[in-house]
Amino acid sequence: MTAVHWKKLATVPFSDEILDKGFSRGRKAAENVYDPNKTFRVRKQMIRMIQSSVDTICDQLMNHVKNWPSIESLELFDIALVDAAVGLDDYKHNLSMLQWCSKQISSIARQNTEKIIRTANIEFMHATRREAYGRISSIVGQTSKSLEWLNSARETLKKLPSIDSSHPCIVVAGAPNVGKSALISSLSSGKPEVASYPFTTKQLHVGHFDHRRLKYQIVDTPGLLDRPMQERNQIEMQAIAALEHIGSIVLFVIDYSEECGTSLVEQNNLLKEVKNLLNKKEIIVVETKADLINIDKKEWNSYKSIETNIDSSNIDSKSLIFLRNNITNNILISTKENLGLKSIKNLLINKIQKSNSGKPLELPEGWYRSDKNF
Ligand SMILES: Nc1nc2c(ncn2[C@@H]2O[C@H](COP(=O)(O)OP(=O)(O)O)[C@@H](O)[C@H]2O)c(=O)[nH]1
Ligand SMILES: [Mg+2]
Repeated sequence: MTAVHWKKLATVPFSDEILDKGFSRGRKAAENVYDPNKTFRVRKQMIRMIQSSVDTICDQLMNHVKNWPSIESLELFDIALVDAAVGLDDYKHNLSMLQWCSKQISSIARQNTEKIIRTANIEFMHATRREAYGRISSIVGQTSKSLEWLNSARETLKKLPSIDSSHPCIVVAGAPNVGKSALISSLSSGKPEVASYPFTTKQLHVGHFDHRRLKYQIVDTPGLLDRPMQERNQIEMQAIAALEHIGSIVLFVIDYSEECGTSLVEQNNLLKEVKNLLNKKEIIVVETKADLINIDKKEWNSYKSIETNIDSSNIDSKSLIFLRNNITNNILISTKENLGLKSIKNLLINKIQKSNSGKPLELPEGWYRSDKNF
Protein backbone atom coordinates (compact mmCIF):
# COMPACT_ATOMS: atom_id res chain seq x y z
CA MET A 1 0.00 0.00 0.00
CA THR A 2 1.35 3.43 -0.85
CA ALA A 3 1.05 6.74 0.92
CA VAL A 4 -2.19 8.66 0.92
CA HIS A 5 -1.58 11.95 -0.82
CA TRP A 6 -4.00 14.11 1.10
CA LYS A 7 -2.45 17.18 -0.49
CA LYS A 8 -3.66 16.04 -3.88
CA LEU A 9 -7.36 16.13 -2.99
CA ALA A 10 -9.07 18.66 -5.23
CA THR A 11 -11.14 21.56 -3.87
CA VAL A 12 -14.75 20.54 -3.36
CA PRO A 13 -17.17 22.91 -5.16
CA PHE A 14 -20.32 24.36 -3.58
CA SER A 15 -23.64 22.82 -4.59
CA ASP A 16 -24.67 25.87 -6.64
CA GLU A 17 -21.40 25.71 -8.59
CA ILE A 18 -22.09 22.05 -9.37
CA LEU A 19 -25.61 22.89 -10.53
CA ASP A 20 -24.50 25.88 -12.61
CA LYS A 21 -21.94 23.80 -14.44
CA GLY A 22 -24.46 20.99 -15.01
CA PHE A 23 -27.25 23.22 -16.29
CA SER A 24 -24.93 25.23 -18.49
CA ARG A 25 -23.75 21.99 -20.16
CA GLY A 26 -27.40 21.01 -20.57
CA ARG A 27 -28.14 24.32 -22.29
CA LYS A 28 -25.22 23.94 -24.67
CA ALA A 29 -26.23 20.37 -25.50
CA ALA A 30 -29.74 21.57 -26.42
CA GLU A 31 -28.34 24.28 -28.69
CA ASN A 32 -26.70 21.64 -30.83
CA VAL A 33 -29.91 19.88 -31.75
CA TYR A 34 -31.15 20.23 -35.34
CA ASP A 35 -34.39 18.72 -36.50
CA PRO A 36 -36.88 20.27 -38.93
CA ASN A 37 -39.77 18.64 -37.08
CA LYS A 38 -40.61 20.81 -34.08
CA THR A 39 -41.94 17.97 -31.90
CA PHE A 40 -38.87 15.84 -32.54
CA ARG A 41 -36.58 18.80 -32.05
CA VAL A 42 -38.05 19.86 -28.71
CA ARG A 43 -38.10 16.26 -27.47
CA LYS A 44 -34.43 15.82 -28.31
CA GLN A 45 -33.59 19.18 -26.78
CA MET A 46 -35.37 18.48 -23.51
CA ILE A 47 -33.83 15.01 -23.22
CA ARG A 48 -30.34 16.35 -23.90
CA MET A 49 -30.78 19.12 -21.38
CA ILE A 50 -31.66 16.62 -18.68
CA GLN A 51 -29.09 14.01 -19.60
CA SER A 52 -26.10 16.24 -20.07
CA SER A 53 -26.74 18.23 -16.94
CA VAL A 54 -27.19 15.07 -14.86
CA ASP A 55 -24.08 13.47 -16.41
CA THR A 56 -22.04 16.59 -15.63
CA ILE A 57 -23.34 16.79 -12.06
CA CYS A 58 -22.76 13.07 -11.41
CA ASP A 59 -19.24 13.27 -12.84
CA GLN A 60 -18.38 16.13 -10.53
CA LEU A 61 -19.76 14.33 -7.48
CA MET A 62 -18.36 10.89 -8.27
CA ASN A 63 -14.89 12.28 -9.06
CA HIS A 64 -14.66 13.33 -5.45
CA VAL A 65 -15.93 10.00 -4.18
CA LYS A 66 -13.31 8.23 -6.30
CA ASN A 67 -10.44 10.51 -5.33
CA TRP A 68 -11.00 10.36 -1.61
CA PRO A 69 -9.52 7.12 -0.34
CA SER A 70 -11.99 4.66 1.10
CA ILE A 71 -11.42 3.97 4.78
CA GLU A 72 -11.07 0.26 4.02
CA SER A 73 -8.06 0.96 1.81
CA LEU A 74 -6.19 2.92 4.48
CA GLU A 75 -3.43 1.80 6.83
CA LEU A 76 -4.37 1.64 10.51
CA PHE A 77 -2.14 4.63 11.20
CA ASP A 78 -3.95 6.74 8.61
CA ILE A 79 -7.34 5.55 9.88
CA ALA A 80 -6.40 6.67 13.39
CA LEU A 81 -5.30 10.06 12.05
CA VAL A 82 -8.45 10.54 9.96
CA ASP A 83 -10.60 9.56 12.91
CA ALA A 84 -8.88 12.04 15.19
CA ALA A 85 -8.77 14.79 12.57
CA VAL A 86 -12.27 14.70 11.09
CA GLY A 87 -14.10 11.62 12.41
CA LEU A 88 -14.50 8.37 10.51
CA ASP A 89 -18.29 8.33 10.63
CA ASP A 90 -18.55 11.82 9.19
CA TYR A 91 -15.96 10.96 6.55
CA LYS A 92 -18.00 7.98 5.40
CA HIS A 93 -21.37 9.67 5.73
CA ASN A 94 -20.48 12.76 3.73
CA LEU A 95 -18.87 10.84 0.90
CA SER A 96 -21.83 8.48 0.74
CA MET A 97 -24.14 11.50 0.50
CA LEU A 98 -22.48 12.34 -2.83
CA GLN A 99 -23.11 8.82 -4.03
CA TRP A 100 -26.70 8.96 -2.86
CA CYS A 101 -27.22 12.27 -4.67
CA SER A 102 -25.74 10.89 -7.84
CA LYS A 103 -28.08 7.89 -7.76
CA GLN A 104 -31.14 10.01 -7.03
CA ILE A 105 -30.60 12.46 -9.85
CA SER A 106 -29.80 9.66 -12.33
CA SER A 107 -33.12 8.13 -11.46
CA ILE A 108 -34.91 11.50 -11.90
CA ALA A 109 -33.26 11.79 -15.32
CA ARG A 110 -34.49 8.34 -16.30
CA GLN A 111 -38.06 8.93 -15.13
CA ASN A 112 -38.45 12.32 -16.76
CA THR A 113 -36.75 11.30 -19.99
CA GLU A 114 -39.21 8.44 -20.32
CA LYS A 115 -42.11 10.83 -19.83
CA ILE A 116 -40.75 13.08 -22.58
CA ILE A 117 -40.27 10.15 -24.96
CA ARG A 118 -43.85 9.04 -24.45
CA THR A 119 -45.53 12.38 -25.14
CA ALA A 120 -46.12 14.39 -28.30
CA ASN A 121 -47.21 17.43 -26.32
CA ILE A 122 -44.53 20.11 -26.58
CA GLU A 123 -45.76 22.04 -23.54
CA PHE A 124 -45.65 18.87 -21.46
CA MET A 125 -42.08 18.22 -22.63
CA HIS A 126 -41.00 21.66 -21.38
CA ALA A 127 -42.84 21.20 -18.11
CA THR A 128 -41.27 17.78 -17.56
CA ARG A 129 -37.79 19.18 -18.18
CA ARG A 130 -38.49 22.04 -15.73
CA GLU A 131 -39.76 19.57 -13.17
CA ALA A 132 -36.59 17.46 -13.57
CA TYR A 133 -34.41 20.54 -13.05
CA GLY A 134 -36.37 21.48 -9.94
CA ARG A 135 -35.98 18.03 -8.40
CA ILE A 136 -32.29 17.85 -9.36
CA SER A 137 -31.68 21.26 -7.73
CA SER A 138 -33.40 20.15 -4.58
CA ILE A 139 -31.44 16.88 -4.31
CA VAL A 140 -28.10 18.56 -5.04
CA GLY A 141 -29.07 21.25 -2.51
CA GLN A 142 -29.40 18.52 0.10
CA THR A 143 -25.72 17.65 -0.37
CA SER A 144 -24.55 21.19 0.24
CA LYS A 145 -23.71 20.48 3.90
CA SER A 146 -21.71 17.41 2.89
CA LEU A 147 -19.83 19.35 0.24
CA GLU A 148 -18.97 22.04 2.76
CA TRP A 149 -17.90 19.39 5.28
CA LEU A 150 -15.65 17.73 2.70
CA ASN A 151 -14.06 21.02 1.80
CA SER A 152 -13.14 21.83 5.36
CA ALA A 153 -12.05 18.22 6.02
CA ARG A 154 -9.77 18.55 3.00
CA GLU A 155 -8.06 21.54 4.61
CA THR A 156 -7.42 19.47 7.75
CA LEU A 157 -6.40 16.27 5.97
CA LYS A 158 -3.96 18.14 3.72
CA LYS A 159 -1.79 18.77 6.76
CA LEU A 160 -1.55 15.15 7.89
CA PRO A 161 1.75 13.38 7.40
CA SER A 162 1.82 10.89 4.55
CA ILE A 163 3.79 7.75 5.14
CA ASP A 164 4.40 5.15 2.47
CA SER A 165 3.93 1.82 4.19
CA SER A 166 5.74 -0.04 1.45
CA HIS A 167 9.00 1.57 2.57
CA PRO A 168 10.72 1.43 5.97
CA CYS A 169 9.71 3.99 8.53
CA ILE A 170 11.72 5.14 11.52
CA VAL A 171 9.57 6.49 14.33
CA VAL A 172 11.35 9.13 16.39
CA ALA A 173 10.21 9.46 20.01
CA GLY A 174 11.37 11.44 23.02
CA ALA A 175 10.35 14.33 25.26
CA PRO A 176 9.75 17.80 23.77
CA ASN A 177 12.83 19.84 22.83
CA VAL A 178 15.26 16.95 23.09
CA GLY A 179 16.22 17.50 19.46
CA LYS A 180 13.98 15.12 17.49
CA SER A 181 13.23 17.56 14.68
CA ALA A 182 16.87 18.60 14.45
CA LEU A 183 17.86 14.95 14.15
CA ILE A 184 15.25 14.26 11.46
CA SER A 185 16.55 17.23 9.46
CA SER A 186 20.15 16.07 9.85
CA LEU A 187 19.37 12.53 8.71
CA SER A 188 17.20 13.62 5.78
CA SER A 189 18.46 14.04 2.27
CA GLY A 190 16.11 16.91 1.51
CA LYS A 191 14.12 19.33 3.55
CA PRO A 192 11.72 17.39 5.78
CA GLU A 193 8.04 17.81 5.03
CA VAL A 194 6.19 19.76 7.69
CA ALA A 195 2.92 18.18 8.74
CA SER A 196 0.61 18.20 11.72
CA TYR A 197 -1.11 15.65 13.89
CA PRO A 198 -4.63 16.26 15.06
CA PHE A 199 -3.44 15.75 18.65
CA THR A 200 -1.09 18.66 19.02
CA THR A 201 -0.54 22.20 17.86
CA LYS A 202 3.13 21.40 17.41
CA GLN A 203 4.32 20.83 13.89
CA LEU A 204 5.96 17.56 13.07
CA HIS A 205 8.54 16.63 10.50
CA VAL A 206 8.64 13.75 8.09
CA GLY A 207 12.01 13.30 6.46
CA HIS A 208 13.61 10.60 4.41
CA PHE A 209 16.90 9.31 3.06
CA ASP A 210 17.52 6.73 0.36
CA HIS A 211 19.72 3.69 0.48
CA ARG A 212 19.75 1.05 -2.24
CA ARG A 213 16.49 2.19 -3.78
CA LEU A 214 14.66 2.00 -0.49
CA LYS A 215 13.23 5.16 0.95
CA TYR A 216 13.81 5.29 4.70
CA GLN A 217 11.15 7.57 6.13
CA ILE A 218 11.66 9.28 9.46
CA VAL A 219 8.61 10.50 11.32
CA ASP A 220 8.30 12.66 14.40
CA THR A 221 5.76 11.95 17.15
CA PRO A 222 4.95 15.17 19.05
CA GLY A 223 1.76 14.76 21.05
CA LEU A 224 2.06 10.98 20.83
CA LEU A 225 5.30 9.66 22.24
CA ASP A 226 6.59 12.71 24.06
CA ARG A 227 4.79 12.82 27.42
CA PRO A 228 3.51 10.46 30.12
CA MET A 229 1.02 7.96 28.75
CA GLN A 230 -1.55 8.39 31.49
CA GLU A 231 -2.35 11.77 29.90
CA ARG A 232 -3.48 10.05 26.71
CA ASN A 233 -7.03 9.94 25.46
CA GLN A 234 -8.41 6.98 23.58
CA ILE A 235 -7.86 8.41 20.15
CA GLU A 236 -4.19 9.15 20.88
CA MET A 237 -3.72 5.60 22.20
CA GLN A 238 -5.26 4.34 18.98
CA ALA A 239 -2.74 6.34 16.95
CA ILE A 240 0.13 5.06 19.08
CA ALA A 241 -1.01 1.48 18.61
CA ALA A 242 -1.20 2.14 14.87
CA LEU A 243 2.40 3.40 14.87
CA GLU A 244 3.39 -0.22 15.32
CA HIS A 245 2.09 -0.98 11.87
CA ILE A 246 4.03 1.69 10.05
CA GLY A 247 7.18 1.82 12.13
CA SER A 248 10.06 -0.48 11.27
CA ILE A 249 12.08 0.72 14.22
CA VAL A 250 11.87 3.31 16.99
CA LEU A 251 14.61 5.84 17.61
CA PHE A 252 14.27 7.16 21.13
CA VAL A 253 16.06 10.45 21.69
CA ILE A 254 17.36 11.48 25.12
CA ASP A 255 18.79 14.87 25.97
CA TYR A 256 21.38 13.98 28.59
CA SER A 257 22.17 17.67 29.15
CA GLU A 258 18.55 18.18 30.31
CA GLU A 259 18.59 21.46 28.39
CA CYS A 260 15.21 20.41 26.97
CA GLY A 261 13.57 21.05 30.33
CA THR A 262 12.61 17.43 31.08
CA SER A 263 14.69 15.66 33.70
CA LEU A 264 16.61 12.50 32.86
CA VAL A 265 14.42 10.57 35.30
CA GLU A 266 11.29 11.65 33.45
CA GLN A 267 12.88 10.97 30.07
CA ASN A 268 13.79 7.45 31.19
CA ASN A 269 10.26 6.90 32.49
CA LEU A 270 8.96 7.90 29.11
CA LEU A 271 11.38 5.46 27.49
CA LYS A 272 10.03 2.66 29.69
CA GLU A 273 6.48 3.53 28.69
CA VAL A 274 7.37 3.64 24.99
CA LYS A 275 9.08 0.26 25.35
CA ASN A 276 5.96 -1.17 26.95
CA LEU A 277 3.63 0.29 24.39
CA LEU A 278 5.61 -0.66 21.31
CA ASN A 279 6.98 -3.89 22.71
CA LYS A 280 7.16 -5.58 19.33
CA LYS A 281 9.45 -2.91 17.93
CA GLU A 282 13.16 -2.63 18.30
CA ILE A 283 14.09 0.58 20.09
CA ILE A 284 17.41 2.34 19.55
CA VAL A 285 18.27 4.87 22.25
CA VAL A 286 20.46 7.82 21.34
CA GLU A 287 21.63 10.67 23.50
CA THR A 288 21.79 13.87 21.55
CA LYS A 289 23.31 17.30 22.26
CA ALA A 290 26.61 15.53 23.03
CA ASP A 291 28.27 18.90 22.49
CA LEU A 292 26.67 20.12 25.71
CA ILE A 293 28.05 17.41 27.96
CA ASN A 294 31.55 16.91 29.23
CA ILE A 295 33.39 14.64 26.86
CA ASP A 296 37.12 14.13 26.73
CA LYS A 297 38.39 16.17 23.73
CA LYS A 298 40.78 13.42 22.67
CA GLU A 299 38.04 10.82 22.68
CA TRP A 300 35.75 13.14 20.71
CA ASN A 301 38.38 13.92 18.07
CA SER A 302 39.48 10.34 17.62
CA TYR A 303 35.85 9.22 17.18
CA LYS A 304 35.27 12.04 14.68
CA SER A 305 38.15 10.89 12.52
CA ILE A 306 36.98 7.26 12.66
CA GLU A 307 33.47 8.29 11.66
CA THR A 308 34.71 10.41 8.77
CA ASN A 309 36.44 7.36 7.28
CA ILE A 310 33.51 4.98 7.56
CA ASP A 311 32.53 3.55 4.18
CA SER A 312 28.76 3.75 4.10
CA SER A 313 28.44 1.87 0.83
CA ASN A 314 29.01 -1.41 2.57
CA ILE A 315 27.44 -1.43 5.97
CA ASP A 316 28.77 -4.17 8.18
CA SER A 317 29.63 -4.46 11.86
CA LYS A 318 32.90 -2.57 11.28
CA SER A 319 30.98 0.52 10.22
CA LEU A 320 28.86 0.46 13.36
CA ILE A 321 31.15 2.30 15.75
CA PHE A 322 29.83 4.80 18.25
CA LEU A 323 30.94 7.29 20.81
CA ARG A 324 29.18 6.25 24.01
CA ASN A 325 28.29 7.93 27.25
CA ASN A 326 30.65 6.41 29.88
CA ILE A 327 27.91 6.42 32.50
CA THR A 328 24.85 5.17 30.59
CA ASN A 329 26.67 3.47 27.71
CA ASN A 330 24.12 5.01 25.34
CA ILE A 331 25.13 6.13 21.84
CA LEU A 332 26.07 9.82 21.72
CA ILE A 333 25.30 12.13 18.84
CA SER A 334 25.22 15.85 18.17
CA THR A 335 23.31 17.41 15.32
CA LYS A 336 25.00 20.70 16.05
CA GLU A 337 28.52 19.30 15.71
CA ASN A 338 27.63 16.60 13.16
CA LEU A 339 28.80 13.82 15.43
CA GLY A 340 27.56 10.25 15.20
CA LEU A 341 25.00 11.00 12.48
CA LYS A 342 26.63 8.88 9.80
CA SER A 343 26.96 6.00 12.26
CA ILE A 344 23.40 6.22 13.47
CA LYS A 345 22.15 6.20 9.88
CA ASN A 346 24.22 3.10 9.19
CA LEU A 347 22.85 1.46 12.30
CA LEU A 348 19.27 2.18 11.26
CA ILE A 349 19.86 0.79 7.77
CA ASN A 350 21.59 -2.26 9.19
CA LYS A 351 18.84 -3.05 11.70
CA ILE A 352 16.04 -2.49 9.19
CA GLN A 353 17.79 -4.62 6.58
CA LYS A 354 18.09 -7.42 9.13
CA SER A 355 14.45 -7.21 10.17
CA ASN A 356 13.38 -7.06 6.51
CA SER A 357 15.44 -10.02 5.38
CA GLY A 358 13.31 -12.34 3.35
CA LYS A 359 11.04 -9.51 2.26
CA PRO A 360 10.95 -8.84 -1.48
CA LEU A 361 12.00 -5.21 -1.19
CA GLU A 362 15.23 -6.05 0.51
CA LEU A 363 18.23 -6.05 -1.78
CA PRO A 364 21.41 -7.92 -0.99
CA GLU A 365 24.42 -6.02 0.33
CA GLY A 366 26.70 -4.90 -2.50
CA TRP A 367 24.46 -5.85 -5.43
CA TYR A 368 24.30 -2.29 -6.63
CA ARG A 369 26.77 0.55 -7.13
CA SER A 370 27.77 2.35 -3.95
CA ASP A 371 25.60 5.27 -2.88
CA LYS A 372 27.63 8.37 -3.60
CA ASN A 373 25.54 10.86 -1.71
CA PHE A 374 25.12 8.93 1.48
N1 LIG B 1 23.59 22.13 21.44
C1 LIG B 1 22.74 21.39 20.76
N2 LIG B 1 21.45 21.80 20.62
C2 LIG B 1 20.60 21.02 19.91
C3 LIG B 1 21.00 19.79 19.32
N3 LIG B 1 19.94 19.24 18.71
C4 LIG B 1 18.91 20.10 18.91
N4 LIG B 1 19.29 21.17 19.63
C5 LIG B 1 18.47 22.31 20.05
O1 LIG B 1 17.47 21.87 20.93
C6 LIG B 1 16.26 22.60 20.73
C7 LIG B 1 15.09 21.66 20.49
O2 LIG B 1 15.32 20.96 19.29
P1 LIG B 1 14.14 20.34 18.42
O3 LIG B 1 14.76 19.56 17.33
O4 LIG B 1 13.17 21.37 18.04
O5 LIG B 1 13.48 19.40 19.52
P2 LIG B 1 12.14 18.49 19.44
O6 LIG B 1 11.09 19.23 20.19
O7 LIG B 1 12.49 17.21 20.12
O8 LIG B 1 11.82 18.32 17.99
C8 LIG B 1 16.53 23.54 19.58
O9 LIG B 1 16.81 24.80 20.06
C9 LIG B 1 17.72 22.93 18.88
O10 LIG B 1 18.54 23.90 18.26
C10 LIG B 1 22.38 19.40 19.47
O11 LIG B 1 22.84 18.35 19.01
N5 LIG B 1 23.17 20.24 20.20
MG1 LIG C 1 10.10 18.93 17.01
